[in-house]
Amino acid sequence: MEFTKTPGWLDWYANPSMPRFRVPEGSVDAHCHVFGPGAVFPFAPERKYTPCDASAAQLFALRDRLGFARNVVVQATCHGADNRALVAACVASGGRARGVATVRRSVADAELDALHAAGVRGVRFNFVKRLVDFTPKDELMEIAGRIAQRGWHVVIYFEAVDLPELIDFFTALPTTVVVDHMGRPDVGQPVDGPQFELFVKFLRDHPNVWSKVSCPERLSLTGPRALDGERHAYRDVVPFARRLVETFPDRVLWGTDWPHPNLKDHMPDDGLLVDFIPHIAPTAELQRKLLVDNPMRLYWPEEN
Ligand code: 0GY
Repeated sequence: MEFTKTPGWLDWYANPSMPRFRVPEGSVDAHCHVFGPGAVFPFAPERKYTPCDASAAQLFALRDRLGFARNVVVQATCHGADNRALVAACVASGGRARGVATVRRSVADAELDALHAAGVRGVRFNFVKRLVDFTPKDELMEIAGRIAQRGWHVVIYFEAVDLPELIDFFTALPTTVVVDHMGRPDVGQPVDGPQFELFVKFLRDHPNVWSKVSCPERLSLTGPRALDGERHAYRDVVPFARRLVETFPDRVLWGTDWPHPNLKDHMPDDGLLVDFIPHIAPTAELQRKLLVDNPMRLYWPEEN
């Protein structure tokens, strides 16, 4: 099937620079996606955007170039609850990728079994209104109860302004809960202002809640400018991510977010994104927890 990209779509960066920061051996890119290819794995009719293709082979090439060992592939909304592209990527990785799927209430136990066999270890609940239509909370809670029995976790994606109304639902989830992109704070507000304090309190009060300290390129107001030739982009996001890494060193994950859906003003250089890591995790121990120990504990517990 032929698909036409959403007008203004930015394609992923074909030749990212080599990062200066060398990630520790065994590092996991714990948030990335595959898109299609649309001719093989069609995009879902209910999607809100149509991306460029971004195949598993292209993802694995990026993994190798940046020095990562493994990936966690998160189901993108353009594929709805059709997890075939995700499953194919996990299978093709030879055990070096795990998956986070999207499922509906109607999903059969046998399908959950098949997803588990392929490497899926979580489901994603998305509350970002431009990406998905509303799913009733009782449906999500029912799914959470079923996947909890398998030892899976829930990944949640929402905007910071929506946390106050969603927090009761989140704290009632019976699994480990992983928040995408720090709950998308407004980094124009102070790192110790009320909005981010609520997010920090959410993690402090609930030891089952983790956060991805990813996507500075989505959150930054200052942008990718590297000052004085230094490879230090997205500086305004650093205090937010660093606060989480230093306060909750055992509950943070990092990912590239390749192929970076829905960016409007620029496409990040994935090499620069890797060079962001030592600014938010300044010691070797914090880097190892962020990139190796934490994702391994969550996604490959059998290897710990
Ligand atoms: C991300 C962010 C976005 C998109 C999706 O599944 C998706 O379509 O997650 C976004 O547009 O903010 O994490 O990839």
